[in-house]
Amino acid sequence: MVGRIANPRRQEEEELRAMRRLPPGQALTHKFPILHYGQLPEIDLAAWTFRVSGAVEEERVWTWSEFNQLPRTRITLDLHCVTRWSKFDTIWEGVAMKTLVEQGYIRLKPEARFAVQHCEHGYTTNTPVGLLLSDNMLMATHYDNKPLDLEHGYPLRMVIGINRANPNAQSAYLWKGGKWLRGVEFTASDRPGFWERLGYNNEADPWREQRYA
Ligand SMILES: Nc1nc2c(c(=O)[nH]1)N[C@H]1C(S)=C(S)[C@@H](COP(=O)(O)O)O[C@H]1N2
Ligand SMILES: [Mo]
Repeated sequence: MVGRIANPRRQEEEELRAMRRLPPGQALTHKFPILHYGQLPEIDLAAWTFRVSGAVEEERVWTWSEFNQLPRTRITLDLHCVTRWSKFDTIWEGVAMKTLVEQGYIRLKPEARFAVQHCEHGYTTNTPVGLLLSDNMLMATHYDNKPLDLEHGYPLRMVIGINRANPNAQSAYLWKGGKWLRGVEFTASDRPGFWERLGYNNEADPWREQRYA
């Protein structure tokens, strides 16, 4: 066609839409935007700990070197940000909460139905336990085969997206993946986190466009 300007990004976007991988109102990006509230934290790995608390039989606290000896998982996720960008086939490596529960590192109490992520500077976000223990969430130390950049949550972040091994499972927009993660607290009742209290949707399902409350 004379005069038609090819736009490879738009074409790829249409292909992803046809494959039902692009949720409504989202646009494909190949960049990795950086979004968070407040300043970057200063990280001291010698003083760093990761705590699992709340509705568990025994609280756990791991140092950075102990955390790195936990069993590891590698997954590929499609990420969907509430600010309307989506990034596909992102590769993450780290520790799955699912593995820690299955292998007995953490024993949940029966009342544990929700989980709050606790991050540096007091950022929190909440999900149901079922989602946290799914293949759509990972406590990641590595992105794209490299340690995380500080801007994306070094040394540890929760990442949440859609794993194509199970594309119909529940997932949520990326704000429910806390950067600079320092702990997970299991709770009996749901406790809205930082953005959830400021008017973001508590469920945050990208397929239902649950952006704001
Ligand atoms: N600790 C912390 N984690 C956070 C945030 C934040 O403000 N603080 N913002 C969230 C939001 S709104 C988004 S969209 C993603 C962005 O992750 P990225 O900067 O790696 O793209 O981080 C989430 N995790
Ligand atoms: Mo966001």
